[in-house]
Order: sequence, then structure tokens, then C-alpha cells
Amino acid sequence: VELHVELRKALDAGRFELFYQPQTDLRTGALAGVEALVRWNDPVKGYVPPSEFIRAAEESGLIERLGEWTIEEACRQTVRWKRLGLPPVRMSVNLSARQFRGEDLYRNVRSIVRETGADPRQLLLEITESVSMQDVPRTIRIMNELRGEGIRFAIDDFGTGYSSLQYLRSFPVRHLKIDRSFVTDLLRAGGSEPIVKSILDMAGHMGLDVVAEGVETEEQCRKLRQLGCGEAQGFWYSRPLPEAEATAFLCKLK
Ligand code: G
Ligand code: G
Ligand code: MN
Ligand code: NA
Repeated sequence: VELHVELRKALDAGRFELFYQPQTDLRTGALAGVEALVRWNDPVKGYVPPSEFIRAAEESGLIERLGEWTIEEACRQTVRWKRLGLPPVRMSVNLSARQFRGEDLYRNVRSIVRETGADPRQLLLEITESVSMQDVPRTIRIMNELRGEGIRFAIDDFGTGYSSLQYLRSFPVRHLKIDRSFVTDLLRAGGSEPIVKSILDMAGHMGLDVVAEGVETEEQCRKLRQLGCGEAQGFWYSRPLPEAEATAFLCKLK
């Protein structure tokens, strides 16, 4: 069976789940937010990561449904956590290129937010650098429409694409995510430290918050803090957690 057929069946059968990975404020150690990461829970294969199906979902057009489901589920989760008495959690959600190119993103997101009763100010939509650069005026227009609802944006995988700094300045974004590859290479002699420093320096001047991805060791953490990076996400703090474990994680912090 072709992958996109399997994916469609899985979507109909409710076999997708969101995992949540905590993001930590490096200055205070407090929770800064979580990133929702989709998983396909297949009865035979177990949890299948997005690297194995996002492309097929994009190519088949299924990503529009899957993406809407993801935003809706992330919104519902913020409401469930609120009902448990937890403080509002910033919820990052990844948008795919195709979702962002679709005409209805603004209306869809707006209606999902209204129907779920989520607070749009908790939502932080992540778009990759390459997606944001495809049609810059249009990207800015859609971002501004959603900004009008109180939704914020982050540029994901920053440093791996070719965004002009001039364009970056005109995007209504407040957050950059430093790509994991730079964190991995941060402590090696001749590694990525100069690049990370430059990104942090630029972000500081532009008033952008920075999240470093893929932080796996205490040494990386210490270095990032020393360089003035605001937030970190990675296995050092926590793997992406299924709902029940993420809820337990948040309850422990309260
Ligand atoms: O979950 P994992 O750590 O394997 O994620 C791998 C990649 O898949 C991430 O870089 C992320 O950009 C992408 N991804 C995860 N969840 C989603 C999602 O809900 N929608 C889209 N479009 N991409 C996602
Ligand atoms: O949105 P993005 O594509 O960056 O999603 C983050 C991806 O990176 C997810 O697939 C997540 O499981 C993975 N990830 C998160 N933390 C770490 C980490 O510390 N190390 C590695 N190798 N992968 C991580
Ligand atoms: Mn991301
Ligand atoms: Na990323």
C-alpha cells in the first residue's frame, strides 16, 4: 500500500498523536514553552516520526488535513492543561510549506482557535526559513493577519536557509530557533561558535528571542547561557513526551 493511502487511513482512524517537548529559559531555569511534535501511532510499526511521513503527506496534499488536525489538537491541549489549573503554556506548532502556501491558513487557524476556545496568545507558529522566503510579501501578509488574532511566529531551523537579514527584519517574528546542527557543533574547535554568536548578536539587536534546538549536554547548555542565548530545547532537558507524561512534567513544575 502506498504511504499516502496509509496516512489517510491513519488520519481517519485517529492514529496521530502530539508529543510535547519542553523548552527551558536558560536564565531562570523556568519552563518557557513546549513544542508540539506529531507522531503516527501505527498498530504494527509503533510510533513513526515525522521524518518518515511529512514529505509523503505534503506530496499527497494530506498535510492540509494533518496540519489542521495538529493545530486543533495543540489548541485543545492548551485548554485541557488550563482546566487542570496549570499556568498558560506557550505552545509551538510547526507549519509545513504547503500549509503556509494554502489560501485558507488564516481563516482555518482563526476558526480552530474560536472553536477550541484556546487563547491565541499561547500559540507560536514555527515556519522554516526556506518557507518564509518563498514569497516574502505574502508571508508577511499572512503573518500579520494571524498576528492580528494574537498569534506569534518563530523562524525554525534558523541559519540553514538563505534568509536575507533585511527580510528577516520586515517579518513580524519575535523568535528564532537556532538549528540543531549548530548546537551539535558548538563546542568543537573550529566549530559553529562564531555562527551562534553572530545569530545571538543579531537577534539581540533586533529584539528577537532565541531558542537553541537539540541541546543534549550540560556543556552545551552552559556555553549557550554564557553566549546569552535565552532558551534551550533538547534531550538534555527532556525528550518529546506523550500527553500523559507531558502533563505530569508540567504538574511537577507547578
Ligand atoms: O518529532 P521530530 O523531532 O522527529 O520532528 C522532526 C521534524 O518534523 C521537525 O523538525 C519538525 O519540523 C517536523 N514536524 C514535527 N511535527 C510536525 C508537524 O506537526 N507539522 C509539520 N509540518 N512538521 C512537523
Ligand atoms: O521542528 P524541528 O524539526 O526542529 O523538530 C525538532 C526535532 O528534533 C524533533 O524531531 C525532535 O524529536 C528532535 N530533537 C529534539 N531534541 C533533540 C536533541 O536534543 N537531539 C536530537 N538529536 N534531536 C532532538
Ligand atoms: Mn520546530
Ligand atoms: Na528545527
